[in-house]
Amino acid sequence: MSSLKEKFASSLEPMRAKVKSFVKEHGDTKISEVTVAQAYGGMRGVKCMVTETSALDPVEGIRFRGFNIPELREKLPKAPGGEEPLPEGIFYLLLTGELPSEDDVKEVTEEWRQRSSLPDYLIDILKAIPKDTHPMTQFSQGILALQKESIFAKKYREGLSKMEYWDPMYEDAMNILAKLPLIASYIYRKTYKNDEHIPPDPNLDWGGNFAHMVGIEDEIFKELMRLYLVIHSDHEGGNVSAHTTHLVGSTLSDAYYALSAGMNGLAGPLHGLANQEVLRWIMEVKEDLGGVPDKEQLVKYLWDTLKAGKVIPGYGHAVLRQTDPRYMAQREFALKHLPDDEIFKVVSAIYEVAPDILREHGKAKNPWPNVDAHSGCLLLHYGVTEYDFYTVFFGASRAIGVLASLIWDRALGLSIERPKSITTDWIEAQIKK
Ligand code: HAX
Repeated sequence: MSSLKEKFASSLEPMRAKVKSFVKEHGDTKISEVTVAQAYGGMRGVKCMVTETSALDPVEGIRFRGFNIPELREKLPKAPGGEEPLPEGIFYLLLTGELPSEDDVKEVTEEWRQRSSLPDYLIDILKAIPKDTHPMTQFSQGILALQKESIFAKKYREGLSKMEYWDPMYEDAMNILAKLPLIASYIYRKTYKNDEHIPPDPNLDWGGNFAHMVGIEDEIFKELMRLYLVIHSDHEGGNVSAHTTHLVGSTLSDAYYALSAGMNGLAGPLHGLANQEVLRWIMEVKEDLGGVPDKEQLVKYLWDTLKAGKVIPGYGHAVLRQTDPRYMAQREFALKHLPDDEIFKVVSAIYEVAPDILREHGKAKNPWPNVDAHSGCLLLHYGVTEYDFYTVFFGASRAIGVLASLIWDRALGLSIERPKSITTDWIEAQIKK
């Protein structure tokens, strides 16, 4: 057994015992109430699900197992000579709750390398998908096509104790994570680079290798990839990609079904697809205004966008009420590595005016930028010019968090999800009462 799996196995029992006793002794304690507005309004703020891996504070932003992003950038192991944290480390942390050592991370890198090869039938399936199919559709299909490999589904069919569910789920999650950079870069090179593929480099880490297989060898881009794959990995349990993965998994669907479903949710423009929408919109801003706009031009442009009934992409958030720390981490990266980039200048100029405009507009509860307002500008700088691909990077990263959670879901024996829906007539009757 690998040390990661062993460590996870050893942390199981105390957690199981704690949850069991909470439910037994405090099962009737109220942790939330639901209003009519919340029932119609996407259940904002209703506390009704448990996710161990991360927690989101509206003002401070995300904490991964208690660590904020600056702390992660400092404490997680790095690639040799690198400054940014390795995604393998965030997986270890999310799964076990403990910071990994350099050796722990090396072991995960090696294990993912060993599990990474893609079966021929998957390549045939990916080849058969038309090139003009959105990369997120291809990504989701690629993950789903591998479902026949599921160890969880096989073991379940053979008969498995509920206490053991986590073990094949762990195996599925590790196999999927190992393969995601290969699936994603295969889709990228097939769709945009004449089907010319780049074999993996066995000496590289997960994120560095992803950059290499996409075809960008700049060492700073590899660092960007590592940072990007860490900061997008998890955002507590209620966001659509995490919740969908958890929900589908709650039926004891395996990790392939659950993750593919989660990726379909990430592909919506109000969620992960916002990153491609931001870049497309910024390019329109630049083109319409003839270059990096001045403040006056930008103010008018943003108002025109809002008056046309459109959202300002990359701004607002369902939970956050401050600038997203994931935005700030990317801004710091840009200030260090590409301060003179034209698109970065536009992103910065928008940051200066958009919050005031959104406040004055008076609709968005959060006028500040989210993670997607910044990522495209960095990817573009290093040569990823195909905006439609941006959400696939996000998806590979998000898989880290949602699969770590899925292993915990099965380890804790969480139930099939089945909240109670009501009708408008029922609400009306309640109000009359
Ligand atoms: N521009 C214009 N209007 C906005 C807005 C924005 N950026 N953000 C919110 N609003 C509007 C909403 O459309 C809503 O209008 P209606 O009352 O007419 O429906 C109103 O303000 C209240 O919305 P809210 O409560 O502040 O926001 P929600 O929790 O409903 O939605 C969203 C959160 C992120 C979906 C929203 O802010 C949005 O559409 N932003 C732009 C798209 C975007 O950046 N998405 C990425 C979010 C981060 C993420 O999940 N990444 O994966």
